[in-house]
Amino acid sequence: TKTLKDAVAEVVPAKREQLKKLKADYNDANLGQIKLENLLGGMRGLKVMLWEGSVLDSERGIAFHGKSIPDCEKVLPTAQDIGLSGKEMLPESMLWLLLTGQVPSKEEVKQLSAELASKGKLPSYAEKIIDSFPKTMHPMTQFASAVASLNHDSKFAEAYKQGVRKTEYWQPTLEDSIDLIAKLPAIAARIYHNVFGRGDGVQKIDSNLDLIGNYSQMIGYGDNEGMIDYLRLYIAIHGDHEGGNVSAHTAHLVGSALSDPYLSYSAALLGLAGPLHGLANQEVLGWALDMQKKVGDNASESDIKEFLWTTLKSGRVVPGYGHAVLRMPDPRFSALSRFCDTRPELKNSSIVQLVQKTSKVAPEVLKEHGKTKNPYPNVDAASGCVLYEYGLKEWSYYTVIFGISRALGALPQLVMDRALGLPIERPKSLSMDALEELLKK
Ligand code: CMX
Repeated sequence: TKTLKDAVAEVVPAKREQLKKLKADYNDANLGQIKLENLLGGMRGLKVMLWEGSVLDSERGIAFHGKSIPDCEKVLPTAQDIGLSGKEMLPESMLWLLLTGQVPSKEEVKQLSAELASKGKLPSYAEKIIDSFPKTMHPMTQFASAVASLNHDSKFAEAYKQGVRKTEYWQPTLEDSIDLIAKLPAIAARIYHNVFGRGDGVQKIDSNLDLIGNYSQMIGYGDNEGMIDYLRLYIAIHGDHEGGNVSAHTAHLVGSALSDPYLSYSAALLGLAGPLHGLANQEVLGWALDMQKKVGDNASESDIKEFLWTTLKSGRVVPGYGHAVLRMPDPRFSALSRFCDTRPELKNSSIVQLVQKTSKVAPEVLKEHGKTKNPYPNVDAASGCVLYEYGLKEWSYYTVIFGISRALGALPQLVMDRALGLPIERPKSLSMDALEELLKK
């Protein structure tokens, strides 16, 4: 059976060739104009990054190497496929797809699962660092700090120091990336135990379990099949959302300075911790519970509408709605809704029902409100309430789970960045005075 490293090694020459040809054929081609509104508007719409794992289309949603979420659900190996129970695609399968562009076989996924389990234990210095954080420190701050600390053992940093050739950078980058993905569950579980007292605090790894089977065990959900499969789906579909979002872009930017994968991904996590990005799933739940308190269990559409208007009139955004790129309901939201419909324990949950009802009413209200360019739910509208229903009620922890996932997309791109020899990022900035001078000409 092919290892993931073998599979990446096979892809690298073709990718290098493709880039060479692109440069030779089109180096001077125009990819669009830059307007002042782009510069002032968070660089929206500017085609300025190379990102291999996925492309986001405003009308069709995300595609991972051309495969939509429903396509992935059909072809990517599940837990059942590697001899465990569970019907959802495995994050390991998504990682393989994102790194290589290929659908892995069941055997390849099983082998990757075993490799991750063998690398999942934390070094004792990292455990001590995590244990030294105050319980009151936000779990995301703890997560990012613990990830940064692992650069102590970075194979890339060591190889760089030893003067490894540029063409070989991708190899220790891949090794660090796999090591880090393997250790994220143990870091996240230790933080969960320290802050909230849940899980047994040991982070024991069973070599027969998949990455999320082990993570679930560590956070005290080892016997909850529904939750384990939900986490697999959640973590697989949150893995990548093309390159321009804050977390992915940050990993790429910091990595472009040849900071190793631990430093690059730590920085990405700090961006994920912002309320307009990853923290939104925490915000949605607080808001949905407030609504539930106000409108009760069998709320009518007009009660929900009234609550939405109260939120909007108080100058707040409706959390879980809108998107910087999408102009349709987020296919990740649809995938999580489909999961809820297949599980009896979720189908009858009052908070899940309220979230689903809201997703039918809110677009109309947001259209009438007339500000957001996308009145439809994004993935965060659903993700937190399912965790809540399964008993994981500590909202300030939700973004940590997102943080386990985003590594599946951000780290493979770092490997590709190094394989393609992409340069340090250095866009041009201008002051307002300099802009005025330029524009008056
Ligand atoms: N409720 C109310 N108003 C909203 C809104 C919402 N859900 N979404 C956008 N708007 C408002 C914006 O605040 C902006 O108002 P101003 O002109 O007064 O500043 C206006 O509509 C236009 O914004 P936009 O171009 O449609 O959206 P942006 O690209 O600027 O922002 C996002 C995108 C996601 C930050 C925004 O829709 C938002 O704040 N949503 C709520 C938070 C959320 O759910 N975030 C999760 C994002 C998912 C992810 O990270 O993957």
